[in-house]
Amino acid sequence: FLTMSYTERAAHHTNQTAKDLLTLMDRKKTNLSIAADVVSKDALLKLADTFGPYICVFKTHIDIITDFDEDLITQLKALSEKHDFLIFEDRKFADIGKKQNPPSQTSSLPSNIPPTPFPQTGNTVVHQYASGIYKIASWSHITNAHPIPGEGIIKGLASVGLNLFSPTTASPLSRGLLLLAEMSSAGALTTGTYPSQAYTMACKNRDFVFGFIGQRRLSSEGTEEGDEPDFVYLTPGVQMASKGDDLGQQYRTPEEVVLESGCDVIIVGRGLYGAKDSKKAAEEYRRAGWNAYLKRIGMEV
Ligand code: UP6
Repeated sequence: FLTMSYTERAAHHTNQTAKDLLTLMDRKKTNLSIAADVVSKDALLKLADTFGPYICVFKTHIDIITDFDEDLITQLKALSEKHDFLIFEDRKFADIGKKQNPPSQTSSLPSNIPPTPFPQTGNTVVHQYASGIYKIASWSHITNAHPIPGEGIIKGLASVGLNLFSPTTASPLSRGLLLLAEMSSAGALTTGTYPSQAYTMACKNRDFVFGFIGQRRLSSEGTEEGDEPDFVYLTPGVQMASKGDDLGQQYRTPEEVVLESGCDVIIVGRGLYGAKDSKKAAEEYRRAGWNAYLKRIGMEV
């Protein structure tokens, strides 16, 4: 898969969000994602409009917005359509998920906003994903989870994400999950067998899990070459001018991430929204990420 185009890889995924993302990247010629870590509605929408033409994924931390309202979501969805990017709420779910043999209550939901209340026990991430103020599942194409609680977290999130329907057309809404296999920060505990256990969990849940937040492409030990499933790797900790910050963030370049480590999407925060000239920075990062991908698949740059 390393040397295949994103579009060719789309055929190896059953998850619709994975297919949408992979084909979008080739169509728009970008593997750049912005980490939009700003704290006001206006600033967030401005980043989406300014960087929208250059990115494949707009990554949010919706809980840092001080003046969140439903109109923010309406406008963000409109910008995602206008500029052709997917929305990724970087929620990093990490709580308990679905119990064994849970009742199926979400399978015939007519609306894209699942009803509450869900069962009151053992379903914390279900509520966190579907309900509360943010109703993440109703607007975010992609979200992510730590594998630390075990496979139940995936089952719980999938019970929401795979059962959403458009209120207007009644067709299924595409949602996908990334597992955090490795973190970019110094001293992260995602070491040893942790990434490969995350990989095994992902392999068992490919209908919903289509990739990882990670620092390198993973593979399971003992799997025959040719039997490996494809996953999409989105990688934070990317900057060209700096090697890190004073709180443990560690940066690598787009070339190191895409060409050397085999990852697919570069996630850039301060390197983009902190730049003096936004459009120049966006084009530089887009080109660097894209050229690294072209080199990887053996195409002329
Ligand atoms: N992020 C990391 N490292 C991880 C996972 N996620 O930095 O392992 C997220 C942060 C932030 C962005 O939550 O939103 O990626 C990085 O921003 P930066 O480029 O400004 O450092």
